[in-house]
Amino acid sequence: MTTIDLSGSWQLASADGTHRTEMPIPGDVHAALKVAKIIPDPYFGRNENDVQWVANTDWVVERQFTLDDPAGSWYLDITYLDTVATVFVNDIPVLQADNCFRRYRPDVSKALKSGENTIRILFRSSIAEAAERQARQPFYIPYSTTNSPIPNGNMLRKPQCHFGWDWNIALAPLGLYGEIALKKLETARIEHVVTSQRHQAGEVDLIVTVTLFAEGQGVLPVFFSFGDERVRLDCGVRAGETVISHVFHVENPRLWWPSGSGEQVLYELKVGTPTESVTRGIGLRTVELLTDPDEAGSRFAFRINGREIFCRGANWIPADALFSLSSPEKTEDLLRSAVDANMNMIRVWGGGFYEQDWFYDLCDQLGLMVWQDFQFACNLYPSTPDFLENVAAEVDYQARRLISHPSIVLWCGDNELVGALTWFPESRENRDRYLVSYDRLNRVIEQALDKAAPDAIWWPSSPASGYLDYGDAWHADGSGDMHYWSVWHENKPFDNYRSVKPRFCSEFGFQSYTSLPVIETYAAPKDMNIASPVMEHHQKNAGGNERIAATMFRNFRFPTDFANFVYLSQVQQGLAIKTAVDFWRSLKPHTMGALYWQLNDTWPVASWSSLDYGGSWKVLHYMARRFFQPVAIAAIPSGDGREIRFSLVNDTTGDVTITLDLSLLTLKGERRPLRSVAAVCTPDAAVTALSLPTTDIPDGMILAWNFTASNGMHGDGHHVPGNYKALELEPAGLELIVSPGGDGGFDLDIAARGLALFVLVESITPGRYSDNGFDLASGESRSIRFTPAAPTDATPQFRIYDLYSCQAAG
Ligand code: BMA
Repeated sequence: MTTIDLSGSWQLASADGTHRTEMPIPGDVHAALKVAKIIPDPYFGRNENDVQWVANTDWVVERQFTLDDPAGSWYLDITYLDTVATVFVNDIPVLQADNCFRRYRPDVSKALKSGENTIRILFRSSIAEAAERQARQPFYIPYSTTNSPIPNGNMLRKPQCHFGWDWNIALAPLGLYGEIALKKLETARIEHVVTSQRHQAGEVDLIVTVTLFAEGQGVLPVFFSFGDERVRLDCGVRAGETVISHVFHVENPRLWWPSGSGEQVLYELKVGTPTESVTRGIGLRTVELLTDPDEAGSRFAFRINGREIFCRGANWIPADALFSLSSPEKTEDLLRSAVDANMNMIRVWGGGFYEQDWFYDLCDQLGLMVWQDFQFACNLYPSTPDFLENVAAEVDYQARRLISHPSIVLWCGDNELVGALTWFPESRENRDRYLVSYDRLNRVIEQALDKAAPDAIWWPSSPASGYLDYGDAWHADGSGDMHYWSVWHENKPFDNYRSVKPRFCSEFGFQSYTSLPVIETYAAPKDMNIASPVMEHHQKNAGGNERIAATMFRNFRFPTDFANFVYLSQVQQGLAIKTAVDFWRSLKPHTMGALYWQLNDTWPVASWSSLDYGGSWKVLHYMARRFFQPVAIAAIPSGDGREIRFSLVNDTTGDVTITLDLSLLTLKGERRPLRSVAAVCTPDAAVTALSLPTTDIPDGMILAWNFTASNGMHGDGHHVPGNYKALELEPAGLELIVSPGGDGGFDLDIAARGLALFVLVESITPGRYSDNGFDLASGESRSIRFTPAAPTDATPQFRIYDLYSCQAAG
């Protein structure tokens, strides 16, 4: 195909000409201004306040390109244009865009000339445009002011978290994050390649449907290849769209499985014309969402290739608040961290993006199932015909673009729009109006999805108790998916997680501070206090710091200093989420999924994430690897506090036998063997390995255990009867010996002379530890490996934390 790639360096200017610099495209305006030193780093200190003018301004980007022969039919191919923008070619307007989630392919033939051409994009301020659109609504459409300090984001089809969120910086960024190219239409172009699968015993039909777009009549060969098979179809086209399809028959298919359940086999599908080709990695698999009624209500379980799979994972938010600061490598690192922590699902949450193709390719390769929200979150939305038409086009494009990815197992209408009906005075006073308006939007999404991808599994909203159910899925646990926020947002104790039995908990979270090395990137030494204005600025959930602190004082003694406050907040976060996951996994198959809020951060901030901005693991992420292990042991206290139930969960396909060794730990760190038991768990089940009366744990001691399973998995943990702050802990006597290992890594040997709980090693040098956040008894040691993110000659400096030293008296 004759293509002129227009990515690269463009000239950026404010519409009034005051500011001028270069801007790479794909890229965003804020990052370009930062590089040019026109604005300070928005992530540092409280600079967010000083850069607000950027989003209140209209911006222009422009570049030149040369075209020798403009004859024929030419179009621009544009994706991720953010958002309200007019594109001019040689001063002739060729596109008026207003949806970041659509692909635009305007015909520009008449605007081109031979020789030098100029393309210009005028970005309208989202803030100004959104205010005008709100004023034009037939009635006011409320948006979440607690999440979004920048108003009226609900008017625009762009990531909703761009207007601020309870973890995001509010910048209302603008730019172009995808492709921009000039392409010549020769006979026909490929508009969409959509696949569907029909599985029968031992065979699969893969139906490939190709939509071609032509300006006029013609004939062109279309090549299909799948595995070893190649086919050529000579295809007649007419003006507009022509649809052709071909069916590949696969005998003895090798199936695609989620991570931990089998291989991620991907067959290569190619569809080509003489001028272009489209490649897709096809995973052959079946997906069902089971919602059968039962005694508790109705199930919510995924069945992949006939096997019910417990979904272990977290919620994904955009990789960065500013596109230019993200990269495929950084995102891959985050997704790999998810899999490395034994996750098999992420939820692409509805306040961000439909991610780029390579993102889902990675999920396919890694075996990370994707719960894909349509991009609507926590607001109410217009239901005017123009808005709905825009949404229908968006859904059509996104569904056709993404449906072939085996990783995507669910398409969900939105995030929390049903709950949002109760958040605003307008919708409380006139629920009928706003509910009908909601249903109009939701139905357009459902119908457009069904038309584009009839096999897609649809779920109306997250959370939802069921189809056409507009009840309170934050508290009702009998049916559907649940967002359980009572511990964080309603200030309940961690035990409260055991008061509900969700069928599938798609959100629950607890905040911590981002790790000290990350705080040091945005705060000066004088700001290292959780009540400093800078630290408060990097906390976007009103009352968040108070919640962290208040919870800490319920559970722990006051930390010695700021660094230990940060550390202890992460231990606390890990314990909260572990309490929930341990219990809900033990309820399998009643509960069939636990996706905590949230995997990653968009900038350096206190949040619910388990990965720091930059990708380092917080304590929670190390804990998640243990509590999400396919074979895991959890100690679950009974409601009356009389016994500890050891739950054994097995998410694998084989029987496992485990040996569980219980011991008592004195506060001096002496380990006294208590009991050993063997237990068996059948595939895909949860059983009770042992129940221990709490009277077996003498005062002043804690219960510890470790286990090994017949499949090689192993783990350990402890249980404190009562409260950590009541423990009269004694010095842990930790010693750390660092030696350079092979492969650029470092071996860390950690030994304890007393009881060391939640031992954490940290360094200013970014990197990954083979283990962290573990316990040691007196005389015990553990060797771990530190792998720096980037090669380093110098031995990094390490700091070591443990529970005793973080809260010592004095
Ligand atoms: C949820 C999410 C987000 C939010 C989070 C924490 O319910 O859907 O809107 O960031 O809670 O409050």
